[in-house]
Amino acid sequence: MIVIRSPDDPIAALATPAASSALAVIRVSGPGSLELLSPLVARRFDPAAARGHTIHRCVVKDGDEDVDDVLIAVYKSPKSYTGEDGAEIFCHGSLPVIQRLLSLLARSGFRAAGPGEFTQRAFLNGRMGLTQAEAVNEIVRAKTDRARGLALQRLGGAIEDRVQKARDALLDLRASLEVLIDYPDEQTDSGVDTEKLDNAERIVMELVHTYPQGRIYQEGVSVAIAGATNAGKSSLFNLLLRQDRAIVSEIHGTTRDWLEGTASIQGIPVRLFDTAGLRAATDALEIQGLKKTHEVIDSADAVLYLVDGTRGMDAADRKFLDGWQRPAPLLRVWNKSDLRGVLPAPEGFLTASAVTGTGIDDIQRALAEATLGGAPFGGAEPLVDSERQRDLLTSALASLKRLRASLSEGATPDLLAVDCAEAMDSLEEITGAVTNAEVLDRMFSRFCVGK
Ligand SMILES: Nc1nc2c(ncn2[C@@H]2O[C@H](COP(=O)(O)OP(=O)(O)O)[C@@H](O)[C@H]2O)c(=O)[nH]1
Ligand SMILES: [Mg+2]
Repeated sequence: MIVIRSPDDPIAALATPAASSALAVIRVSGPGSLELLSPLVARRFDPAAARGHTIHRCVVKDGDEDVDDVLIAVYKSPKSYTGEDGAEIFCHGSLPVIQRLLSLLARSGFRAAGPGEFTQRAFLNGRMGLTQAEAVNEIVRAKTDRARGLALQRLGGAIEDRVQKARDALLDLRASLEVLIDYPDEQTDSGVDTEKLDNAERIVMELVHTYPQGRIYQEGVSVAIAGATNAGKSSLFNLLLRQDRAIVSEIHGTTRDWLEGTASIQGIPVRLFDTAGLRAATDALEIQGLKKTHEVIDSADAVLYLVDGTRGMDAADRKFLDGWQRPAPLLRVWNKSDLRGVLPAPEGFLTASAVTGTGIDDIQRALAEATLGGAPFGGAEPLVDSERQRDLLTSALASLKRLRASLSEGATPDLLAVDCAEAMDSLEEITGAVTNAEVLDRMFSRFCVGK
């Protein structure tokens, strides 16, 4: 479906989930939106005449009938989220109230807003840069506290600032190239300021390198817990989930299927899978479960392989561990370290007890490092989470590399200026100084409706 967006017609959308709750918020925006609200509220209050940033209690009316007793927050252009006149209606959060209000707004001349349309308008009206607009969606979708913090940092403009710095360095560089183009006679050996190029390249390179981690904090990873029956997989699963989800029992083969749960591990959203114990099964049900288990293990981003440390490794454990071919990290855990009969852990194993919790922090840290592909970046650095930004950073970097190569080959200033301009274009596209309507529509269509 092609959505044609006129940038300034009055729009309305529910900004909270369409489910019964204490309150719901309906948002409207666009020139004339306050005038459209005026006939819908009881006389004493006229939204069109109200001052911006004021809240009013009133009854919304559909003809003579009262619909709901609400609060309306009035915003006036340009001091609003979208930069337009608009309002937020705080109503009671029942579906009949929400549906009645939305249909009333539709009949009154509001168009139902598309996904991300409020934020798209905020960007088009200069209320925020493009990396901040993307961060709005990222903070809404954050699954862990760490992901929230990272998105908030981007919302505050951390990426925008860095990209701007790189772009400014290139602007200076380009200005000096222009001088060389215009006044070739004044050319000196130190005509091109390579320090500016170094600066820009360093900033862009650092940002590109944060992307894999940024992605993982936002999107998360899947982790399968594998091992022989009775190794303690279900116990570890419950411990990491901090809830009693899986049945724990000394009876071998208790977990016949696989279970899934979500946990935050060192701030990474993790989809955790408990699986059936790997053993030679005889009954049909267990064989089915084992087939599933292998599928889960084969598609996991990382695997925790548990061995009961009081029993030690058997041939099946060795076969699994030695036969591991996938690029996904495999962590070995020597479990039941709390028991007296525990054997010394072989090289490369983390020792832990899924009953007392000893060693669990080490498992979580090791898992985070393995999935992040290294130590987590420090808190001060913004992490890129947008594929769009990553692609543009990569192409800026390619232009800068070409520029550096041309420079060392002694290319003429006009050729150097072309690479410099290309790198600047990519950086300006990141912040939204240069935009493309199709890219914008695609980007905002991934937002929630009402945001
Ligand atoms: N003492 C001790 N017992 C454990 C530990 N982990 C699991 N168990 C016990 O070992 C048995 C099998 O555990 P379970 O989690 O069901 O293993 P699974 O078959 O691999 O899922 C249960 O009786 C658990 O209480 C541990 O670290 N220490
Ligand atoms: Mg189990």
